[in-house]
Amino acid sequence: MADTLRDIEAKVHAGERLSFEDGVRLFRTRDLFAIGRLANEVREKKNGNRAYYVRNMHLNYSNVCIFDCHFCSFYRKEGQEGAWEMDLDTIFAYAAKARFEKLNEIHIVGGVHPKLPWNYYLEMLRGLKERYPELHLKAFTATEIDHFTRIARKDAGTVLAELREAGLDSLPGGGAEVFADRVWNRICSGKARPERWLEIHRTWHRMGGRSTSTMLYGHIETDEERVDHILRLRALQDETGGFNAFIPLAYQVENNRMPGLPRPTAQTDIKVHAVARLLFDNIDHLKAYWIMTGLKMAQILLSYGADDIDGTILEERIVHMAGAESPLGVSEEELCSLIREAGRDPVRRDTLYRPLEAIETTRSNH
Ligand code: V47
Repeated sequence: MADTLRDIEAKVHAGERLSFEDGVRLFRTRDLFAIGRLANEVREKKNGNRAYYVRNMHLNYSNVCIFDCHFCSFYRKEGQEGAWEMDLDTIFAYAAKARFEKLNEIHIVGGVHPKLPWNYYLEMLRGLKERYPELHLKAFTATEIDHFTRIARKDAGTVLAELREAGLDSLPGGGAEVFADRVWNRICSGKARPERWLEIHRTWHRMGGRSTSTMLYGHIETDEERVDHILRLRALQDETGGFNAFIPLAYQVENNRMPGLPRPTAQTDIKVHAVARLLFDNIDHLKAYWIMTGLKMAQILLSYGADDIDGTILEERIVHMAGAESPLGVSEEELCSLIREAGRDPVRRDTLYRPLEAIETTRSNH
C-alpha cells in the first residue's frame, strides 16, 4: 500500500465513509493493486463469494430521438436512413424469444421519439405483461420518463404510477451520463438535466420502486467530475435506498459526434469500478457491464470490486452501433465458467438480486 493511501485504507477497514477528496486521491493513484485490494475487500464484505448474473434481453423499440447527444451512435432523426420504430405487435412477437429462452428480465429503452403517443408506452407494457407475466419489465430511462410527462401532460409521479399500473417493474439507470454541468453542457445539453434525472428516480423510489444507476466514463470527464457524480448518487441513496446497483458504462468511441477520443484504457476501467466500489458504501451491487468493457475485462473486474456481470443479453444494439467489440450475446455456460475461473460462485439472480438456480457448467477452467 502506497504510504499516501494509508489513511484511506484505515477508513475502509473501520467502515468509515470516504470523502470527495479521498475519491479524487484514489483516482489519482497509479497503485492499482492497492485500490483493487481494498475494493475487493469491500465487495467480499457485501457479497461474499457470489457473482451475479441474469438471463435477460434488450428491446430497443425505436432509435428515433429528438435530442443530439454527442456520444450517442444509436439515434437517428425521423425519416433518416436507419431509423426504426417497432409497432406493438412486432414488440410482442420479439419478446416471445424471452419466454423461449427462459429469460427473467427484458430491458426496454429507446430514443426520445417526437411522435409516439403516451398510449403506445402504456399499451406496450400492458401487452407484454399480459402475454409474459413471468418477465420483469425494466423499462424507460429517466430521460424517457421526463418526455412522457410532457406528452401525457402529467407530473412524474402520475406518469410513473400509470406505467406501474400497466406493468412497469423497475427503472434502468441510463441517461445519467456525467452530472457535472461542464460535461453535460458539452455532451448532451438538450435532454432532461441531472436534477431531473435524480428527481425522477427519487419519485420512483418514494413510491417503493427500485432502479439502477449509471455513469458514462472515459470521455471528457475529470476525476473530480466522476467523484461528484458518484457522491450525488450516494446522497440520493442515503435518502431513498432505492438503487439496486451502480453500473459504470465504458464510453464507446465510434459513429458519434465526438471523434478522435481514445477508447477507455484498462487502467481507467479498473479504477472507475474499484473507486466506485469504495465510495458507494450504501449501494450493494456493482455491475461490470461486459457489453461495454468486453468479457475479458469484465472477468478481471470481478477482482476489483464488481460482484455482478449483467447477463446473457440477447440482442443489444445501442452499444454495438457505437463500435463495441464484445459479442452480441453470451451463453449462460460461458458466463458461469468465466465467473468460476475468477474464483467466484455464479449466482443467477432476478432483477432485484433474489437468487435463482445457476446452471452447472460442464467446462471447468480451474
Ligand atoms: O444512457 C450511449 C450509454 C446508456 C454510448 O440499468 C453509451 O442495468 C457508451 O443505461 N458509449 C444506455 N455508452 C445503457 C444503460 C444500461 C446498460 C446496461 C444496464 C443498465 C441498467 C443500463 O448507454 C445511455 C448512455 O449513457 N451510451 N452511447 C457510447 N457511445
